[in-house]
Amino acid sequence: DSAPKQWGVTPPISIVGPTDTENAVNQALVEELKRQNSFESPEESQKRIAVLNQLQKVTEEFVRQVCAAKGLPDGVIKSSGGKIFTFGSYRLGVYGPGSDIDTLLLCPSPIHRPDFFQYLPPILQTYAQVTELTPVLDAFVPIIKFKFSGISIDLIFARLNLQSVPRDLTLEDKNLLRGSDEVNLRCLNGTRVTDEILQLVPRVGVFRGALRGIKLWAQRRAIYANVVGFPGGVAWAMLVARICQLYPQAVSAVVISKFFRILGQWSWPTPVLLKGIEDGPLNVKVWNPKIYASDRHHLMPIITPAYPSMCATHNITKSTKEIIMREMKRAAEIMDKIMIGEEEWSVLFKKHEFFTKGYKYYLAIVAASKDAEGQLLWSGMVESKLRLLVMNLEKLDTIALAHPFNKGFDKVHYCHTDNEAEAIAKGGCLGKNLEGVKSMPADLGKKDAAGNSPPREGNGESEQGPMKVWTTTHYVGIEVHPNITKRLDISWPVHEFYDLCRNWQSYDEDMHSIHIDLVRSFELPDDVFSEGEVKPTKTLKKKK
Ligand code: 3AT
Ligand code: MN
Ligand code: MN
Repeated sequence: DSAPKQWGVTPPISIVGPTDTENAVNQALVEELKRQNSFESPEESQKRIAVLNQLQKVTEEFVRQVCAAKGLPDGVIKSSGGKIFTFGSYRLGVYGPGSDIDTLLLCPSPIHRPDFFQYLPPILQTYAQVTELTPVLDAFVPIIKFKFSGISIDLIFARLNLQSVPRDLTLEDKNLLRGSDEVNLRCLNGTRVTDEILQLVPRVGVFRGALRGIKLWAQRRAIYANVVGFPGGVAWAMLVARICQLYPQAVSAVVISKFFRILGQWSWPTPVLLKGIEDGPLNVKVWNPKIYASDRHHLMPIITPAYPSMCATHNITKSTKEIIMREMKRAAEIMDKIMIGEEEWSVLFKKHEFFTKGYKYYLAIVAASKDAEGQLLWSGMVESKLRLLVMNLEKLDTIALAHPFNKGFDKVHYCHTDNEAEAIAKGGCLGKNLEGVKSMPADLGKKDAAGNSPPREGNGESEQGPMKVWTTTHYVGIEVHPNITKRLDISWPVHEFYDLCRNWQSYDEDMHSIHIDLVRSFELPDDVFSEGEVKPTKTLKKKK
């Protein structure tokens, strides 16, 4: 019979095409995304393609060099190949002006990971276009970061058990994973997942438009950040993909409105799947709550389609789930109005009010160290533990919700004395009176969600004080239980968190410090507010 094609694990909800009104609302979405700087210019995109072509050449040169160094015969060297793949926002087609290109360098079996770190950087150095070359060997995903013609590249490595990697090879076949160790598997996973997502949506253009809208919304509402307990790029992409499957003929605007309706009422922890979970040839864990207790704890499971399937939202906690669901509810109500022309798209994309109208109490988590490189690692480690602090706060009967803000604030402070330095590390950067100390935003080499770096640290340190202290401050908004009678006592989760952080293998008490302050909204430092935002004041009357 002529049943419509089924995308995903259930039949579609509707196969009706867009109405004129829906088309108009969709056009308005595209206009708004343009206004919000979501798209890059065609010239810039051409530049990315040229850079990727260069990287393909670099890859082939690298493979040849390593094969030659290993004394392989000329014939083998000639046919070894090597290929680059992309993943992340570039591969999904939802990248913006500041986005990096996440790239996988795929090699045949003679080439191993140490070769990548030994031979590739010198080859890259021969290109004048390459700057800021930074190999990171001991990361969860070992990576070489650099810029090529000003475009940030995150380059990772994988090898296959094949004599040659031809240009037309794809990574679909899960048998290609045979013989992979854990790290290799992880490096292959990004490309395999993005490629599958794109194959599992009915219309890629519609998917991309809708995902751009959802990403912008999630970033503006500060609920985009895998590390601290919100969905990251891949999870948001899978959610949008699932809605596309359910409405195969819809335009992006309709997908977005259905997104909030359907996922706002989803019966979590029912998982969101893009296809049935596959078995495979490896002895590796595949997400399965029937077998694994840890998988049963996932509150909003969103499962990657490529074997071996994993949960992309492992980090979501009770509080972050609640915040995501509140945001979905707000968005669903606004979307209903947008769809009938009673509201503008810009209302959906309005900035969060975490600091201005969010909470009466905040935890300020200050990670400090005495040098910039050390601070990048230390604050990254502290950030990765934040969700455990949140989970312990959730256990207190006085706390209804612990809301982690999705990014930290980096600063550098110029101090004259040890006392000043210590005061800063103990939360003195929260606006307390430290007259001799000059403080400013710092760039630790991270980028914000929009891909922008804060201004680089100025020079002239001699006039500003001889000693530098770097701080990264994270904030957790605290919603106290409405019928609380007890005093708010957070000493247990705070001390657990200190212990956890100080257990870090590279922790050095002369270099690093961790400090948590409970601050009231009107005590928040000025730097968390952007222009036009009004800091809460103490004299606010009690609200009914
Ligand atoms: P941008 O447009 O680049 O801001 P994106 O979605 O491409 O958005 P990233 O470049 O940060 O975001 O990440 C791309 C992918 O790389 C997403 C994830 O599969 C992987 N990834 C990123 N950070 C990590 C990490 N710390 N550990 C493991 N995988 C990561
Ligand atoms: Mn990226
Ligand atoms: Mn990246």
